[in-house]
Amino acid sequence: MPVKAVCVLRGEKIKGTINLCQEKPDGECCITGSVEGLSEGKHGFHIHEFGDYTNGCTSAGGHFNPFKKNHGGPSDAERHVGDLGNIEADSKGVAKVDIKDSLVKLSGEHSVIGRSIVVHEGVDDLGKGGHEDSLTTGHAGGRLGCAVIGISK
Ligand SMILES: [Cu+2]
Ligand SMILES: [Zn+2]
Repeated sequence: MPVKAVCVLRGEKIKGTINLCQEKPDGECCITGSVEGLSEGKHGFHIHEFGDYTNGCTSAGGHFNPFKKNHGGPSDAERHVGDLGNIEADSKGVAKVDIKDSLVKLSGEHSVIGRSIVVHEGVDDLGKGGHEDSLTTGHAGGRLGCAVIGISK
């Protein structure tokens, strides 16, 4: 059964709507939409563990990582389920999102429904930057916006 979800991002500076869909339980998840209000260039884009904003985006926790892996890029074998890499904003500050991912699921034990999408200030180095936090966060810096992934029609 196809599942659809939506994530409506509203940060201090950014806003965006991301739609997610999954046609089959073992199929890829589509993640599409756009984010505006960004500085030009790449910004880390992840699914974080919690849909909790008690203390703002910090409460969303770390990257969703049910298999206890190191941080990586979306095409790496060693990656968090939540590692979607970077989105890239153009000179108008708009980033188009068009991702197909085989680890992100909208159903089953490791569903991302109820978790968060977080957009970062900086670039995700995909675990290869050699910084202290490259293998946990991709050294992507502060959180510009976060929103829960909710079931949609
Ligand atoms: Cu993140
Ligand atoms: Zn990660």
